[in-house]
Amino acid sequence: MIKINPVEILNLISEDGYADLTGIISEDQVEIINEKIKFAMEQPHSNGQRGYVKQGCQRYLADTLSYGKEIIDVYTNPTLIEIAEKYAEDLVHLSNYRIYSTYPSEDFKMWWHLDNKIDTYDFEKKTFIQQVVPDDKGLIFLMYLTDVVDGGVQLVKGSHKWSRKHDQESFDHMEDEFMDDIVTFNNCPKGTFVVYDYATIHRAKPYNGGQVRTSMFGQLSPSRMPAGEPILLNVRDLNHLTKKQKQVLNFGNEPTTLNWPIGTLEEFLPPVKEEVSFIKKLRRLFQ
Ligand SMILES: O=C(O)CCC(=O)C(=O)O
Ligand SMILES: [Fe+2]
Repeated sequence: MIKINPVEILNLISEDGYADLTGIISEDQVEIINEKIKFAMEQPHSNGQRGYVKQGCQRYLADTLSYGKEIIDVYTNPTLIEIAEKYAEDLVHLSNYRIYSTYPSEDFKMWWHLDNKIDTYDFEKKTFIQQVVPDDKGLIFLMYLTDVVDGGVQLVKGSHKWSRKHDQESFDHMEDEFMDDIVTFNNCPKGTFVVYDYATIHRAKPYNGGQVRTSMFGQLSPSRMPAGEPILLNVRDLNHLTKKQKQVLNFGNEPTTLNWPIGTLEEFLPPVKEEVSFIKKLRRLFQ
């Protein structure tokens, strides 16, 4: 475990928009987490089958926080929370969280964006609605659970100082202007832990070959902002939580959106090729 100086980290985040906290979570804890999620990351979530929900080229572990106390302990790490509360100048809670695997892809790419926004699920339209809030100030952390060669997180250094002036979520059209300030976390070992002001423009670097990247993501928002996603825990862990952990995990508060993503039935449909041969067989039967 490394010694972290919260004041130093706060200065770095204020200046650059991000800081490297690698070492805050031990290698052993990363291994335990990987072991606990291993089987679920290989099968779609359905009824009692514990697994992932698919979205584009990513697999999101359903009910992420229910897999082990070690996962809760990352999201509520005391040093991380201390830094987040000082930075947000408020108490913080976990508003968004996920463990997900990103697959190399020709078809899907994440756009440059920021996350100082309110997400709400519209039950009638069955869609997430986003509202950018310039005053929303908090932190996101991203920890790699696999070694990452390509497809790492990219941040635009210092952009938290000017992004709030633009009332928009997507920044792809301005890429030429901030090209020289892009910092990429490629070629980083598992356990790499990056924390950033979520008004810092960022994305996952698009890549179309190489290894799958599994990451753990958490957004810590000031208590003046809405609660965020539902937090579903395993009763096994409830008696072992401190008062501070319960605060961060939003005990007693109504969620204000749903867990993202919702997913589709796509995973359960036969691949197109099989479907075609199946229909051919049917045709032959009836000819
Ligand atoms: O996976 C990444 O590198 C970034 C993820 C992200 O920006 C998000 O989920 O909002
Ligand atoms: Fe993001």
